[in-house]
Amino acid sequence: MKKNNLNKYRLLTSIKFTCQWRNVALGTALFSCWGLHAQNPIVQTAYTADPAPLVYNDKLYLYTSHDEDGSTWFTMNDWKLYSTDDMVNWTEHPTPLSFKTFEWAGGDAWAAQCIERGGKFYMYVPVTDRKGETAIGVAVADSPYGPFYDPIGAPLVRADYGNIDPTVFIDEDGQAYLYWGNPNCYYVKLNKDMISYKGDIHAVPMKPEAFGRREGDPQRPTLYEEAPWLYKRKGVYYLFYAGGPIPEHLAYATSDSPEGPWKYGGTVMAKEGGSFTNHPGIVDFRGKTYLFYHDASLPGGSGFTRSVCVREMDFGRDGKVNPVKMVKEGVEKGLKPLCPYRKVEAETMAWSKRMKSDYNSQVGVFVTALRNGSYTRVRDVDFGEKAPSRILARLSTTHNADIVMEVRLDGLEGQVLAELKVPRTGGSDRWKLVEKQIPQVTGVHDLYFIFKGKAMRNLAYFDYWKLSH
Ligand code: FUB
Repeated sequence: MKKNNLNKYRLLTSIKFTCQWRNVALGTALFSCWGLHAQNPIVQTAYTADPAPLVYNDKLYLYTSHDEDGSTWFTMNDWKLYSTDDMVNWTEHPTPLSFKTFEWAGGDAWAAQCIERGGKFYMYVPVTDRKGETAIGVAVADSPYGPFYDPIGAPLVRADYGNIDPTVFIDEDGQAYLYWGNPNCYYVKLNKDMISYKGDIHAVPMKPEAFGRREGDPQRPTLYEEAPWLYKRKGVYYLFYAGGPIPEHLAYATSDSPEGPWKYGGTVMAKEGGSFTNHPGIVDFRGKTYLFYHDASLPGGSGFTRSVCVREMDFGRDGKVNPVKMVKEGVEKGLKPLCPYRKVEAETMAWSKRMKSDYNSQVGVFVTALRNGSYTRVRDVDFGEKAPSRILARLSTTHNADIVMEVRLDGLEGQVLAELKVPRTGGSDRWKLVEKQIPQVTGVHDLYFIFKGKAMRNLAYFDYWKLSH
């Protein structure tokens, strides 16, 4: 990054920093009614941002960036991965990629996107290199879960400055495009190998008719700020983006070509949610279109401890995007019930409170109940017409005191299905299976796993559960 541009970039981020504090109070007030039946944010066990959905083999994978707990800056070292097939229960998977995979990178695992081509998965990431300059890298894997590796050992592409927020799109004719950038928006055509590009880096003309007019800032004549996301529907190309000035809103432009010219379409999501950034990710899944975005609605949330949310979105007959409001309800109706007769990971959940996710090589991802009353909620569990007779769970704790996991139906005060005593194994690297008889229940229910006990912290660890006849 040239010196002037580096200063400009620093100015950009320092402005963001200042505005963040103005928004904390607003965010806290807006989300103080963080309720029992909330579905947003969809991840409560970590701070997540910059959602990038990918549909593959009838499953929705969601890659996110990851704000470290307690961050007061964009402290981001790795990316996270979640998946769903019902849009209400989400499963966390092991960390798919860290900036450390790129030997040339110094940090800043910011907004990324993953795409599949020919059975391989290509993840485009922005990182800061060891000299402190921004660049776009690419990592490849044979599965959406990784492991991802750096196939070129160097940045894939970089313009003069502001190389962040890559979005990738493959058109029906097979041509792939990579867009990125703040404050400019750049694009290149990718080669079929997806790890190199052809031709020049193009700067998208920053015209008010393309991105909307910004008043009072000759350096930035349009609303375009960052976070481009390319999407195609009924032959129309949509370029969604985060619009400024900050706090950001979401907006879009359309074109009849993936290379523009773009025509400003309007606002998709107003400035709200308590985070001074926002970031769109749009995807079609099982006949519906979803808009992923982020806000600051988790307890402790701010512009640097964000959380990913989702809402269904729709379009007018003329192709115009109907504006979407941030709501805590999120997706209210699941797409299908969940089968409890095979191992269900504890980190598969619709909601949780005071739970943290973690990983070790013994069991992979598991969750920790932090305090008395910590719980997870799993939605739409289909017991079927024949009632199961037993529940099995893999649990552990370090505490001597009596710690139980209550399993309740349809609410925190609902019918008790079972009370499982959590075995004292000595740590999250040692586990025991606990099994209990349960009363006769049929049909579809929400299940609550509630941890109770007197220990002050890290009450219990929970790996998976399963019902059987
Ligand atoms: O997450 C870091 C940065 O904040 C992203 O690159 C931007 O899109 C904004 O969300």
